Amino acid sequence: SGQFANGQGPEGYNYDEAKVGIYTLPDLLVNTKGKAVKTKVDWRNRRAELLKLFAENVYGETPANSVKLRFQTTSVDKSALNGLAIRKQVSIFFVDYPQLPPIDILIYLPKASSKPAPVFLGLNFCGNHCVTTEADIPLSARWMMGGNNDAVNKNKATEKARGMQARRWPIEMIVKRGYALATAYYGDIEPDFPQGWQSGIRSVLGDTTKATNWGAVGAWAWGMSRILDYLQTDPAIDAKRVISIGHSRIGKAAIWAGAQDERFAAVIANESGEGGAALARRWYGETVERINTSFPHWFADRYKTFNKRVADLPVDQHELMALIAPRPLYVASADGDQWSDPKGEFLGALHTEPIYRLYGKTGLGTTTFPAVDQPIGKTVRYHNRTGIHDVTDYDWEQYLRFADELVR
Ligand code: GTR
Repeated sequence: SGQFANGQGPEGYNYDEAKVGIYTLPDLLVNTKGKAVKTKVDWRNRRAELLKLFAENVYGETPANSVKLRFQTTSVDKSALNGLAIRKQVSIFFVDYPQLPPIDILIYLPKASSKPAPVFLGLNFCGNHCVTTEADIPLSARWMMGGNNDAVNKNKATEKARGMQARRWPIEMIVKRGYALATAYYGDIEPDFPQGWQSGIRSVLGDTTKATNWGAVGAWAWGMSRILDYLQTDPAIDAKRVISIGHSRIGKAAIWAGAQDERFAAVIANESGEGGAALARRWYGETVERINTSFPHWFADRYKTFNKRVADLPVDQHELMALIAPRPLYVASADGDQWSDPKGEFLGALHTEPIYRLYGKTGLGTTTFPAVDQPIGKTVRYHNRTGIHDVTDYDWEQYLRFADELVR
């Protein structure tokens, strides 16, 4: 959501590689009792330990409560996108919490394919009406970010918001390649401001008195799993091939969702930055302190206790992405988005390698930071695109190739 025009972020932060300094990452292959991880069984135990550490120290604990859902299909258009797609809208209602708004899912299915379709599942920033120029999507009535402008007035979307981020969602390209797209507004799960939790799922689940209570990123990740619950019931969807995808703050949620919920077949993190793919210990671009200050509602309160002592965090972000292994993982950066720390995202992806190897796979398979626009890797892939903090056709072309080769 490019709030910094130059893509570099605010002043006073480090953008000088020479100043990053020396840091020591926690060892993925040594558990908290000091024992080495040698086998897949050792790793499954270490994995459970890491999940817990990320919950307790970074994202907060996702409530284990099973929540009763009701799925209601509100519209089906058999000839969407000029006949290329079947478009469905499905709402997820929370049976025991009628005060919560439903999650409204927008789905495009490739009309040409007779088999259940693999699907990209990603939350959107501005309501389903903003991912497509198709006019008959109801305008989301939920709280929207932004001051008063043409597209948002008093935190409500206006007609001008239609299609506003369609460029980031090349739906035709996706369905032509045989994939479905499922998306929902992230604010359906929790509106993105410090008090937003009061009208979202965190108002009924979790424990606000605990420093380990979940944050908004955790809630968005949870919401992605609930959408996956629906997708598993839809015969048009290949539920074994659901790819968790997200950009920026939603990219952080996409990784956390894929880490916790192994039903996701793969994860794609587009410029997820701090609290996403980028190593926390690297002093470059956004910092733990800054993110916890600008966005106090995103993470567990305990994460804030590491603001001035990042080296004491019991985990770092390579360990989060290792939780995706052996499933395919794509980490993408943009060269004009130094705030997200492209090199730190690359290194986060790189340091997952031992776990992919444990499964007989090659992760990134290289330790060399690539030139811009040079996608690299095997089961773990990476690119650093030319341009600003954004999602472009270039990014999607790589994601579709990745999905063709590794998820299909
Ligand atoms: C920035 C934030 C980043 C990233 C970004 C976005 O303000 O510092 O961590 O989440 O917003 O979501 O676009």
